[in-house]
Amino acid sequence: MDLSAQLDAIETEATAAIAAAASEQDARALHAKYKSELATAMKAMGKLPPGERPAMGQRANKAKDALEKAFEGYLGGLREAAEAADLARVVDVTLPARPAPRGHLHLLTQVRLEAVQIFSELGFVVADGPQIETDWHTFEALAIPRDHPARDMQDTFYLSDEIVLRTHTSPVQVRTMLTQAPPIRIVAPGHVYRRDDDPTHSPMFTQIEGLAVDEGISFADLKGVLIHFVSRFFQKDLTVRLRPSYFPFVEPGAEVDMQCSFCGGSGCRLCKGTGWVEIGGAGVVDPDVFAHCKIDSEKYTGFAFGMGLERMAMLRHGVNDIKFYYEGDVRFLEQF
Ligand code: FA5
Repeated sequence: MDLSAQLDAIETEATAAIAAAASEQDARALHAKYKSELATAMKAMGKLPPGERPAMGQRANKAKDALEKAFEGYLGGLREAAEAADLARVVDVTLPARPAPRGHLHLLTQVRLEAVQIFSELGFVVADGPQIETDWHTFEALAIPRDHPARDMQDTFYLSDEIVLRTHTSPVQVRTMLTQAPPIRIVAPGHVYRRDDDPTHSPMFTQIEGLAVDEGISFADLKGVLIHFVSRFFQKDLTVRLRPSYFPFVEPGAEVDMQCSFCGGSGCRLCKGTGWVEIGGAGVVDPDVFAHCKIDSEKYTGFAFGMGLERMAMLRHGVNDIKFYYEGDVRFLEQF
């Protein structure tokens, strides 16, 4: 076959094959194949007599143009088909947008802020202290002797002989009294740590500490503050019972029980039929603690309390396992 017939054949075959290609990928493969066939055919041009070369060059360019046109035509067809499919799509512009889920404060944060608000209305200001605390601030200055059960390895996470994860917020009492002269009225909410683990006890939990030091402060002031707090927090007319108990840093000391918020005191499953639930400890500041903090116990008296915030939220919202607070399960969190 002479060169001209060969170019004719390539042109005819290439345009037909590309027009019939089943996919873009096939069309690209055919385009490459015929381009290379044309290139091979054109190499033979060098062997032609010089007089024939210009006409054959033109013929070759025509075949090349036809190949490119066929390929571009195929791609253009694909673009048009895609555009037509896009235009034919039915979009319902009236469909309401999916709402983006909105977060909110964790129940324990809400409860902490509410508790602080109630106490601040009574003149208490927020104080803070470290969660990694010295043994001295946590125990020694609070008159908790070396052999007290609270210092047991069972309860306390020791980081070293002298450094612990605080087991209660009471060391903030000490830190405050060491840096501020009376009158003092502080509340100290924060995380505390104990080796405890059951449905109502967690290794990390939150307490809120209260301390008032002034001339003439009495046990009656303590009771008044606690009753006010409980009835405000639960938004019910509930009272408080102070049950004699021992905490080395208060004398007299008491467990703080509140009237059961579920049954109002008549007895239910939550209060184990007693009508009362324990929410914390409290008492009148022991003169030993004042001595450690260089406060004159002849002139000043004070009261202190410490309550578990998880417990209070459990009572108010009927949460029956303390782990729910920390698991981060949205089905629980979004309820509050
Ligand atoms: C104390 O921690 C004392 N510091 C309270 C105090 C302060 C007494 C000032 C006197 C003066 P207690 O160990 O009882 O006391 O803890 C207080 C409250 O913390 C408990 O009533 C309970 O509500 C809560 N609590 C204790 N352990 C846990 C725990 N593992 N998980 C959740 N809450 C707890």
